[in-house]
Amino acid sequence: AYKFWQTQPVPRFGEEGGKVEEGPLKMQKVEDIDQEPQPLVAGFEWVTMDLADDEDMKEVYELLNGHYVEDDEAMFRFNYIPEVLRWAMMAPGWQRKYHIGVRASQSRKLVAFISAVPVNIRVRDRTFRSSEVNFLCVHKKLRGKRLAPVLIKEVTRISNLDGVWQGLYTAGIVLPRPVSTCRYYHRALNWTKLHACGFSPLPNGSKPEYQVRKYALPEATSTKGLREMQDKDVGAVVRLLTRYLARFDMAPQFTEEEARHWFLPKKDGRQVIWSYVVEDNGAVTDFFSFFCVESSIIKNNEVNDVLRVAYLFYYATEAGLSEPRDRAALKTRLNALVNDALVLAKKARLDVFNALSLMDNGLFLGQQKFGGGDGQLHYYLFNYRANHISGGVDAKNQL
Ligand code: YNC
Ligand code: MG
Repeated sequence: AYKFWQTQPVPRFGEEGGKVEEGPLKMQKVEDIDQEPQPLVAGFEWVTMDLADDEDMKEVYELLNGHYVEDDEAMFRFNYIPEVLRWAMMAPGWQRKYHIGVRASQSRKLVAFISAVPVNIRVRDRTFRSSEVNFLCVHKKLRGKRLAPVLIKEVTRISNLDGVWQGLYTAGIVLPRPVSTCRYYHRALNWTKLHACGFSPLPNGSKPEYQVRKYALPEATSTKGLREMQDKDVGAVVRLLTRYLARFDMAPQFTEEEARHWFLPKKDGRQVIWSYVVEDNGAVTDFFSFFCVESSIIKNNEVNDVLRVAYLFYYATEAGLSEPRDRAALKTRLNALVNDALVLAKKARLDVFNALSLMDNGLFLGQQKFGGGDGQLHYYLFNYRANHISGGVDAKNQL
């Protein structure tokens, strides 16, 4: 098992029971890295995609739309629209050479893809630059032919030539070896639609109108001073978020430029990211954000509709930073903020709100009527040995 992964600098299962010294697993020098990619099997060639070009973007979009991640029952498949792909893959520090494709030489068809953006990641008290790898995808007709390891080695090679030796990635499948594991939680916004497409079953003994009532939300938000985040808030948001994220064992470190990219709502094209702050006497005391990724409804879809899915993104609140720590105050505040996030997501006509069992989410998931889903999300570090990070599914004290 794990014929490829056992050759890579990742921790193995069964190693290391106790606490280990954290840090890189393998040290290399840029001059020892291959200048050329591994050759592909005959009939295929490497390309870099130009996501600023509409034609190339359309090809990446269509590959992912047809072949990217599905749920276990193949009911839904992610539909990353170009606006989301630009947001995710053209973040500060992006370079075209990290948008790696494979084409069939004859037909010129794009048949596989992998990408990375740089991220500074802190694990406990050490921060390092890494490649955040995403959108690994192989056309359904080319599955099981060991193309994925070739793509992974290529994004590793490109990173290494830039002096980046660590990687960060998530996957629904188990690989050697997760640094943390989270569960997905879902909160219905439009229960009727979720039920019609098979996402939300009708619980035994319930009736549709009970479910609709259960998930009803107020028309307006309730937090005083809540407003959409603006460019002028970027500095304050970064300072607040940095202090808040210091509570957790693993987190990205945002520059102002990165925060502007990841959080500021853009109104040209379809909206991807929604961010709000609470301003109190000129100070930003709270912040939350969510983004939208559509899922195509593969089954039960007479009307050719998509699910518009909100994902809770980063948040921060002064309520979590008071000394002494006041968990009850944090819980109250987070529930108010997340309830407002639900109201705003519903206003934006999103159908369901997802969150993971991480950060302080255990303080509001139950009260805000999120239900545990089937999906898990495993977090991985490449070429970095780290002790397991709880706060995910194993944080029983929170959930
Ligand atoms: C996966 N998701 O275990 P072993 S997530 C990593 N992440 O290797 P083949 C994966 N490895 O077990 P197929 C993986 N899925 O023999 C499979 N693998 O050691 C491993 N699905 O390769 C697998 N997108 O080509 C096995 O498999 C080997 O043809 C088998 O292709 C796999 O983006 C895949 O779920 C996933 O498109 C491309 O099934 C294909 O099946 C597909 O025979 C639907 O591959 C879409 C999908 C994955 C979403 C994601 C994150 C990817 C992270 C990759 C690892 C990055 C490492 C860090 C590099 C930078 C380092 C620096 C510096
Ligand atoms: Mg393959």
